[in-house]
Amino acid sequence: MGEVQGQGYIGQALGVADVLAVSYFHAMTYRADDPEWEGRDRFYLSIGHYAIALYAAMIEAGILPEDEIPTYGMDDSRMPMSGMASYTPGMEITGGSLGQGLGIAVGAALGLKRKNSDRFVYNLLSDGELGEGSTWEAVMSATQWKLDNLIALVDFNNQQADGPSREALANGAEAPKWSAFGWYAQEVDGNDLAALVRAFDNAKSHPEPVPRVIICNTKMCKGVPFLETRESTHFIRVEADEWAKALAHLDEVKPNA
Ligand SMILES: Cc1ncc(C[n+]2csc(CCOP(=O)(O)OP(=O)(O)O)c2C)c(N)n1
Ligand SMILES: [Mg+2]
Repeated sequence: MGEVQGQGYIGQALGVADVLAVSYFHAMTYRADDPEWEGRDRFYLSIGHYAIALYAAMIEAGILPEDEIPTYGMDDSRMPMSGMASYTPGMEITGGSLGQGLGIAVGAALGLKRKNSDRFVYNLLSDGELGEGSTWEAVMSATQWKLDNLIALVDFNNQQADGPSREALANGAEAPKWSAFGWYAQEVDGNDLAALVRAFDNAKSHPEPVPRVIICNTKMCKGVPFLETRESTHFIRVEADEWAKALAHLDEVKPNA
């Protein structure tokens, strides 16, 4: 997909791929042929710029058709570069204005509770969004409403548009911060599939009536060594020959290839 445009939020997509894999292929309940099925778990992508990553997961899941990949990012495509609910089946919210997703997820989780639904609402947010006051308002209200059906997934890639998140966000210590607000908080290596599976299972089965968060420490550009070492990875250009090199490397290291 990224190759269609030659550039984009490729580093985020590679970094968060494991979190999405566990979300869509281990944790969540949904019907690929009916993305609006009332009995589904909701997945809210705050970070519209991560859309390419979610499209890839939804294509794997059969929610989106693979043959639309060549339209990625083009006018009239159902897969625009930033995630938009009105364009794309399975894209539950329009993200991009950072700091809004968790608040929307709080409202949806509350609504599902009032309908006596036992479904979960997931919100994938970024470490950049932890610098938004609106995120922490949502954190507090989720505790107030005892939203044990809300699971926040923080992609902590230690990167924002113009530098490392840990330099902007009072020295990390993310899980204790969320715990202090009353959440059940776990912090894991977000590129370790087994650790993620355990964390999702714990989040779903935790017995207390509190919201849940998994801080996923991920690596930008994970899996493609010559991209991992780039200095600035928020929005990257990848040259034609580099796509081929990257794909060949990923194929080579793929488990059970
Ligand atoms: C409210 C708001 N402020 C600023 C932006 C511009 N912006 C787009 S992406 C981004 C970086 C935010 O950090 P993060 O999502 O952690 O970046 P990444 O890890 O993808 O580099 C910013 C500031 C925005 N989209 N919305
Ligand atoms: Mg980030």
